[in-house]
Amino acid sequence: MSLTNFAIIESTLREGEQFVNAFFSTAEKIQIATLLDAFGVEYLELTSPLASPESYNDCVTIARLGLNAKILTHTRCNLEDAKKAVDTGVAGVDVVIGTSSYLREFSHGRTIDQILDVAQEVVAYLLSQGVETRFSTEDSLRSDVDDIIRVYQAVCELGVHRVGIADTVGVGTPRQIYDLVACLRRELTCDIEFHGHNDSGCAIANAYAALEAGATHIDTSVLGIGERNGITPLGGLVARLYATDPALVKKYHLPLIRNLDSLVARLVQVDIPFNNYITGFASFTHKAGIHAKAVLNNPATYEILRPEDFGLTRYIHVAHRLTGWNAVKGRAEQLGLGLDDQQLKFLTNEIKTMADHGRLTLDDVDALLYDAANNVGD
Ligand code: HCA
Ligand code: CU
Repeated sequence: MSLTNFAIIESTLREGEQFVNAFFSTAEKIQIATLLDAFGVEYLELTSPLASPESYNDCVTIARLGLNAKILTHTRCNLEDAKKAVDTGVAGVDVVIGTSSYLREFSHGRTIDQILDVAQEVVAYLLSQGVETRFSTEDSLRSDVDDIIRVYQAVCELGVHRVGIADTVGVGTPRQIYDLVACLRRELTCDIEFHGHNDSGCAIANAYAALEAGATHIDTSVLGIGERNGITPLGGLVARLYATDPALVKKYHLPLIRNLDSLVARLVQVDIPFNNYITGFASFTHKAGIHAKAVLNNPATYEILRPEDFGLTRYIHVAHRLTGWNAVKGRAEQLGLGLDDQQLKFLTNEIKTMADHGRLTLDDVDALLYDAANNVGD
């Protein structure tokens, strides 16, 4: 398995630009690229230079920024596109062609033999230009495995750096992805990339399964933005890997996830979902009294992610009827109020009774605690 040795191909500036709300100016692309580079992703994938004149210029500009991350662009698998991609000065080119019967019939109309020919032609050209080369099949999960292995073997023999599988429609399950990657791992000597859409909620689990089976590169985007509901989110993949072992992601600057999620959410005009991995507003909030008590004693009881490792803090919610006196005590201590256990237990019952009659705020609880503290000795 390659959990301990993998690279992220960050595609916010390619797949992410295909999100319905995305429009990134050149300055915004530079801002995103620079922040992703500071976070430490190994690759940045940019929109095809064929897409528009500005897309071409943006490839040139970002390739010249001198970032640590390798700059890739992404094109269809034909010689004309590949040449234009090389002209931009990027370090690598990701080419893709549809191999499922759906795409062969309704998109480009080519047979597998024709795909084989064009794949070899384009890969040979790119390698001759000295750029890192990836060949991928779109809709790999609904393609015939023997077909794709035949094409991958041909480009591997030419020396392609990576082949990619793409779950373009988000149909794959972790077990399917594991089996497919494991099969390719046995057949091929080159690196293997996984690109997974999230239509049925498996994008993170599928990326993880791909790594377990020997994939070496995973595509992500910030907040998972992309076509339809997007792909594997960067923060979610990092959370998944960290939950297995924080050492797996120690090469990245984790506190920047919050900056990345906030920046991209603002630029594409969405809120960060409340239940987002790491950065959702509820991600490190504890509520029920039993949870709060244990977390106050030892956060590991109910936290697999340590908020401080991501530059964040936990929050114990006290103003509700599920609260417990340990949580109320914790709040009193935060406020510097010296209330004894008996008082705190009494106040906890007061809070519960008040909360039975309507929504409480933290201010309501604080007022009660201050009142009790001020009345001491009266
Ligand atoms: C696309 C399709 C793609 C390509 C993935 C890849 C997909 O071009 O928009 O290059 O590996 O999901 O199949 O994003
Ligand atoms: Cu995609």
